Amino acid sequence: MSYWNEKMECMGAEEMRALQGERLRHIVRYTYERVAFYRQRMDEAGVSPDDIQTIDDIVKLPFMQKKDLRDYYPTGMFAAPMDEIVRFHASSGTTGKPIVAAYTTSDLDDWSEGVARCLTAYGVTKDDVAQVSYGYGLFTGGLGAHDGATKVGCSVLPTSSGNTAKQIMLMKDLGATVLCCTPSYALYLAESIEQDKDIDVARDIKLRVGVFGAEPWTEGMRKALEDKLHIRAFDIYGLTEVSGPGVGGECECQNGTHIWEDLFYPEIIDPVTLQRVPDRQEGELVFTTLSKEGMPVIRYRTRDLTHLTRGRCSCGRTAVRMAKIMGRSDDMLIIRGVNVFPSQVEAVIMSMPEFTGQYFITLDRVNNIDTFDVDVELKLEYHSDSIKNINEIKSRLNAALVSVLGIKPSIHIVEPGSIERSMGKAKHVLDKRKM
Ligand code: DLL
Repeated sequence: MSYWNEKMECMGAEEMRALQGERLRHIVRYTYERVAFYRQRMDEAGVSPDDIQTIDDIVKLPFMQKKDLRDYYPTGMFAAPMDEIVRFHASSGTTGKPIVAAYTTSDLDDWSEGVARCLTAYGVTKDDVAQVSYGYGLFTGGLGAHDGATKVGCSVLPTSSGNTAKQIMLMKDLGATVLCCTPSYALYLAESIEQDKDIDVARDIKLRVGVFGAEPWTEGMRKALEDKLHIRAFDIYGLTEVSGPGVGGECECQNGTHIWEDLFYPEIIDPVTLQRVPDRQEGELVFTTLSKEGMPVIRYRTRDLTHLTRGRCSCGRTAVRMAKIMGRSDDMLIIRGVNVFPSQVEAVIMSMPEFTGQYFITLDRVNNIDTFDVDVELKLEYHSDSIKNINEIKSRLNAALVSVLGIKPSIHIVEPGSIERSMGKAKHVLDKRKM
C-alpha cells in the first residue's frame, strides 16, 4: 500500500482531532484579526477567538456562503497581504460576479499535497505520464491537477480541454497512462477513440487510471468509462472556494472519497435547521480550511449533498470518507412537485446498454403544468431496428425512470452525436421555466 503522507492520511482519530483543534484555534484568530467580515460575523454571533479551544467548538462559529464571497469581491476576503499572494483562480459563475480565490506559496503547496495524496491513492507514481485535460486558466482543474501530478513526479502532458483529435494523438504517441478530466469529457474522448478506425484501445492507448471530478457522476458512468478506456476510474473532489481539486479523493477500495481532514475540515448539516447531522446521514457539506493563508473559509456551505463515514478504510487510511455527491441543492429540479437530480436520470440511462450515455433534460411550463422532456441518444446499431424494437427500448427506459423518479418524462430518442458534447463541466439541463 502506498501513501503520499502516511502520517496525515492514517492518523488516529484523537490525534487528528487534537491537530484540527490546534489549527482551528489558529485560523479563527488569524481571520478575526485580518478580515473585517469574520470579525463582524463573530462579534454579531457573540463569539470571540478565545471561545475556540477544541475542534468541537467549531459549532459556535457562524456559517458563510457563496453570497458572502461575492459581496466581498474582489479582495475583501483576502487574509494575506497582496505581496504574499502568488496565484488567483475564479469560480465559474454564469451570472453576477465570479468568486475570486487567492493563494500564498504555502496554499499552493497544501493544494498540490492534496492532489498528490489522491494520485498516490489511485496508484499513480512518478513513472506515469499524466495527461491533464481539465481546462487551464481561472478554473482550478487544469493547474490543480498539473501541480499535483508534478509533485508526484509524473511526466505531465498539459493538453487542457478541447481539440479532441490532437488530445488523442498525443495520448497515443506519448503513452499517457493517467487521464485527468471531467467524466463527461472522458466519455467524449472515449467515443472519439471508438470512432477512430486506426486506433485500437487495447493496442494503442496505455491509459490505466482516470482522475475524474468537477461534476457529479454515477457508478454507471464509472463502469462505462472503465470499459471503454480500459482504466480504473477514480473520483476526485474539490471546489475553488476551498482550494480546487484534491480536497479529497477515492482510494483503491472505491468505497468513498477520503477528505484530507488535516487541511479541510468537513461537517454535514441539515440545510434547513443548520444543525449538524450524524455520520451516514445525508445533508449539506460544509468546509473549514485549517491551513489556508490567502483566503481561508470558515464553515463554508458548499450546497453539495452527501454523507460522511468514519473509521479505518481497508486501504489503511483513517481520513473521513464522503459518499459520492448526488448533486448540489441548487441543481435539484422540482418537477410537478417532485425532487429530481439529473444524476438520477443519468444512473438509469447508464444502466441500459442501448444508449450512448448522453442525455439532455428540458423543462418548461405549459398551461401551468411542468413539462419534462428527456433527449437520449440510442447507439447507432439499434437505429436499424424495427420501430417496434425501438419503441420497446423506449418504454423500458420510461418504466425505469418512472420507478426511480416517481414522475413520467417524455422521452425523445435521438441519433448518436446529436447532443452537444462538453469539454468541461457538462450541461444536462435547460430549465425554460426560469427564463
Ligand atoms: O470543480 C474543482 C475540481 C476540478 C474538482 C477538477 C475536481 C476536479 P468549482 O468549479 O469551484 O471547482 O466547482 C466546485 O463542483 O461544489 C461540486 O458541486 C462539484 N464537484 C467537484 N468535484 C466533484 C465530484 C471544481 N467529484 C463544485 N463529484 C463542487 C461531484 C463535484 N461534484
